[in-house]
Amino acid sequence: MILFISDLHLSFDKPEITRHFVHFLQTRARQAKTIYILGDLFDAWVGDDDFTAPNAQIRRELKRLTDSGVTVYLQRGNRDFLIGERFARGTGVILLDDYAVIDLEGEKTLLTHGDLLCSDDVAYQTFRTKSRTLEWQQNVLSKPLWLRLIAARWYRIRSFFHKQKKSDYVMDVNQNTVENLMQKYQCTRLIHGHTHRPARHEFNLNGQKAQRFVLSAWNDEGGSVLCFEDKK
Ligand SMILES: [Mn+2]
Repeated sequence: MILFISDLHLSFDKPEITRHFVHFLQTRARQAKTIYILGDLFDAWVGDDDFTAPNAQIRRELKRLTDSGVTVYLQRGNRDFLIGERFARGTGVILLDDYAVIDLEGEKTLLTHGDLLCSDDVAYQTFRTKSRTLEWQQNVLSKPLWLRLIAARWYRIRSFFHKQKKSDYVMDVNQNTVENLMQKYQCTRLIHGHTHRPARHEFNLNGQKAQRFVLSAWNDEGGSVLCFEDKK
């Protein structure tokens, strides 16, 4: 079994989601061969030196899962893009680049968090480019942990109000961007999260059938998991 999840947005203020995720890691995840976490596992990530709740527990549970033999891949999202090598070493998860191509049931499949597909949100893409530079990240990570935690809290509040102002159209993926990327990576299937608009879109890509799976966000009631049977 190959499982895909994203957008859990784990945080101190949402203990129910943490509970659902820990339960998942201890039960269903154990039956899987591979798990892909496609970004925004955490609602904010201010650096691998942050072990405040629920981070320490999540790290411990991920480590137990990878130790049990399950392979876990992780893509960073727009909220937790500062996850780094120390986190990976401590949990045994394997970090993936922003775009990853895998063979899924014999079909080349492109994996990405999804924020890069929202190319109509120009303001966000400008911030994204800046915040992925070594200089920006070193500057942020050089600040004391308490300051980064306060800044993250403020950023989350600000982002909540920004989202209210942006139109639905701007917040969704751009179909041209989707098709260009799928052609570039020669994939007929795309799996992503980020938009919190779970769906399975089918369309035509240069005369071929193409699919785009959008994963759903987790909430207090639980989370959904996209599952593929491993035929090998
Ligand atoms: Mn996201």
